[in-house]
Amino acid sequence: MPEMNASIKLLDLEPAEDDLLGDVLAGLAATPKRLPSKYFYDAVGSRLFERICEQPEYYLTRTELEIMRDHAEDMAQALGPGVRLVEYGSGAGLKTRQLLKVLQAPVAYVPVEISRSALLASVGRLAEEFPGIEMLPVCADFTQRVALPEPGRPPRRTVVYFPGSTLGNFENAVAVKLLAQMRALVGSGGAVLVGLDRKKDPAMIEAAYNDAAGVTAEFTLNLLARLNRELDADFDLSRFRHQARYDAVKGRIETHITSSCAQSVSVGGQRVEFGEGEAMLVEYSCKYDQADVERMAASAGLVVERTWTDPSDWFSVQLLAH
Ligand code: AVJ
Repeated sequence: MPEMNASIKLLDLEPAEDDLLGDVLAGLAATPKRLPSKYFYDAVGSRLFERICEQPEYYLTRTELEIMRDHAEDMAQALGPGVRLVEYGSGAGLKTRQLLKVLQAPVAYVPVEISRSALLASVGRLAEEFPGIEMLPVCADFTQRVALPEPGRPPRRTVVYFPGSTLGNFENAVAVKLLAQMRALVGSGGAVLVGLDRKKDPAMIEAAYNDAAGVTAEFTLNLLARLNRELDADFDLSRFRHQARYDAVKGRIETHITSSCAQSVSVGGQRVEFGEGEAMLVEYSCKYDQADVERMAASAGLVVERTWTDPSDWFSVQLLAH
């Protein structure tokens, strides 16, 4: 019903446009070379990520969903009534629905998303499904300062929902900084509900990022395809390979794109040289045992109030209170 969407007011904080060329040239000039993982998610990459979630080896999404199915009511109870639920990312997903279905008299749902089109599309769908919940979308970059819109009824508590182990894509110091920003945003009495992947058998983690069907490899290499499309680069995708390894000491998957031979590539009018076997870092996916979660929360001034996991403890959803 489009007339419903027309009534949704958008708070536009006018996030700075991505500087793809600048970020890519800076990353390629660094030693070792690196590219930001946020650039995986163009239209092609977003579709490939959805296919990753269907691969048998990629346990993360289905396990988190299972936790939400089994424990959303308990989470809603722990959060209490009158919550203003802020979600980082567009969140039209099943996990968000599980939560919105069971929250007790929520005051508002506030998705914070950098892409205006993704934000309006997802909040429009949710508005139809949850006509009783005030929808207050905010167009903003959640890594920068975010201001929250005031709902019609005063919230009893503000809670940031950050599912998907997306926090794990940030290095520890940056993840702590993000959590501290969330703490400031929710204020005293507020909380953060965050999905975090667990440390476990390295072989199982590595398999999740090296699926047999090769979808993750395609997802990773799509980053180079995107640079060819948008920056007029000339990466030959057959001369680069996806490489994802679990560093058990650091507790994280490190994904690289590795050059199979010595070669020279043109990117945005600049020549970039690659040695044979040279690796570019493109993503971290950090994994956490409970002590890691407690340490990270404490560094951000938060305390772990509740933890929900699946029966095998492969994934966790953590309630961190201010
Ligand atoms: C959705 C960002 C958490 O790190 O597991 C999946 C992204 N990268 N396979 C993750 C991803 C390769 C995913 N996150």
